[in-house]
Amino acid sequence: MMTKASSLREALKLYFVIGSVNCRTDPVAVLEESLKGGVTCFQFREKGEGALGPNKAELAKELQKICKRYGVPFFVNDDLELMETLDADGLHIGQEDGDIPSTRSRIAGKILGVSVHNLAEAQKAVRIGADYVGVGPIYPTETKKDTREVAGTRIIQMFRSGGIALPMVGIGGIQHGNAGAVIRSGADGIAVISAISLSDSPRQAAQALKREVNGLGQH
Ligand code: TZP
Ligand code: MG
Repeated sequence: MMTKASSLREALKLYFVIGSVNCRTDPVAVLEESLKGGVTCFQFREKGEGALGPNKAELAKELQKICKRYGVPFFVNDDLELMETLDADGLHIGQEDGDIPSTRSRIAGKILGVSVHNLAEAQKAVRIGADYVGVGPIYPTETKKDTREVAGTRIIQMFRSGGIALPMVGIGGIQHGNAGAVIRSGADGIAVISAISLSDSPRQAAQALKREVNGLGQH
């Protein structure tokens, strides 16, 4: 199990998030292509208009199988039961997704990621023992309709200077060309949906993002 913060930081570098509604083609193929392009961890987030109901578990299982094949952690968004059923590597929850401390104790031994939007939420995530935090939207996004205000990369700098040392990813509107700035602001990684899922080539999109995250791309 990957629990050490250092290996988690590595795994968070290029974090791909999708559900069926985020893909124009078969999500299974999209995920596999993205992994070939260098995605380092994955979150199944079956949300929004047209999302699958209870039979989403079938798709989740398929996607988990591929992640296992590539040795990449598989996380579930906001569905503790599904996470437990699949024995996934972890769970990602938002501020509205139930009582965070009790979720933490229920999934001891698994990775817990928490979405945070201000320093108080980030400090609370640290206190309750979250393994990483996700912060956003960093840039404007079309993918999620009910987001908080666009925060800019400044929020990452503000968290770091405010003492938040936890593994951290930025999310929201991140794409080739603006990903490097997220890392240079202090994030360990970027979490993306559409930059990969809606690309004509998820593999090439992931490759380009990976280069940029590693400081080799556009600045
Ligand atoms: N949380 C904040 S923004 C966002 C989520 C899930 C959507 C990110 O999608 P995209 O396509 O990478 O902007
Ligand atoms: Mg949620």
